[in-house]
Amino acid sequence: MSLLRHLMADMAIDIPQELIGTLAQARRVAVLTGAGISAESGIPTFRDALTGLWANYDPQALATPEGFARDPKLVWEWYAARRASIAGVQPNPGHAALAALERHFDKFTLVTQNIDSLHQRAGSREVVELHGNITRVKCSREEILVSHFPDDESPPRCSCGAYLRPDVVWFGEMLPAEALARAEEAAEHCEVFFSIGTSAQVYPAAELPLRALSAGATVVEINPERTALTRHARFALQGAAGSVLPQLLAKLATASA
Ligand code: BJW
Repeated sequence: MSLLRHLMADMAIDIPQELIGTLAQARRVAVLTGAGISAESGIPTFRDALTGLWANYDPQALATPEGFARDPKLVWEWYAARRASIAGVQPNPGHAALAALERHFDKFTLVTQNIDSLHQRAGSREVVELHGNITRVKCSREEILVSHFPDDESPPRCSCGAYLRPDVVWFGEMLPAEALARAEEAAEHCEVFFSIGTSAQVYPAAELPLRALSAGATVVEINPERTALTRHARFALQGAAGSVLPQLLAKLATASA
């Protein structure tokens, strides 16, 4: 985390009363999260200049089906190392605030691009995973999930003989159809849409806040940096999710009391 981010993490953010008023009236809320919400748990983002994964690793080699076909062992071991490091981290106050926020609304859909299960571990009840989950493993040929496999090879093989791979979505692959449909439905029918900790560069996830905007929702961004979405957002709360979300939750609780 940069020095600026450290300082921002503890800062009180000016959360507009107009936003709290809008939220207090809202019944349907959708949220899209990205790597930034897990940054304060110690999981690196992808595109942050010095600390992002893509600053140090080649996404074409590690996060595409072509990269896996070229060097399955490299890709399997990179994901195994990330899986092990994610298993050792904890949800942060941003995840916890989102889990608490869902109780304020009739319909609350939490859509994540993250593969780390931290929303579920923080207590969020329904999480729509757009890019899969690193804890699951599937057959690279049949696409079925596999929970038990011999681990004497790297990557291990499915009983059909094909390599196993992590159940995540790589560049050039389709997103899980049901998850994408639920996310689009939530974006198009919410009154308030939050985009939190995502650079809004990867499609089709990046399209969701724009769909919400076109359908008339109030779009709110929470991010310490400006993104491709910032100029479209009605409210851009410039700060760390682990600081802004608990403050927003506290203000909403006071307004609803
Ligand atoms: C904080 C913070 C704090 C820091 N608090 N914030 C249309 C136009 C152009 C291209 C395409 C298009 N449609 C499809 C494409 C191709 C491609 C794409 O979008 N490419 C772009 C890069 C240009 N998309 C795909 O291939 C997708 N498939 C698809 O569309 O299928 C149909 C199709 C295929 C081919 C052609 C056309 C159609 C699949 C995308 C899969 C993405 N997979 C990854 C890897 C997952 C597994 C793994 O973890 O290894 O998903 S890539 C990576 O990026 C990961 C993330 O989920 C995703 C998004 O990243 P995210 O979460 O936004 O992270 P960052 O690092 O970018 O941003 C972090 C943000 O947090 C920053 O803004 C910080 O400031 C902020 N932050 N600390 C709050 N404390």
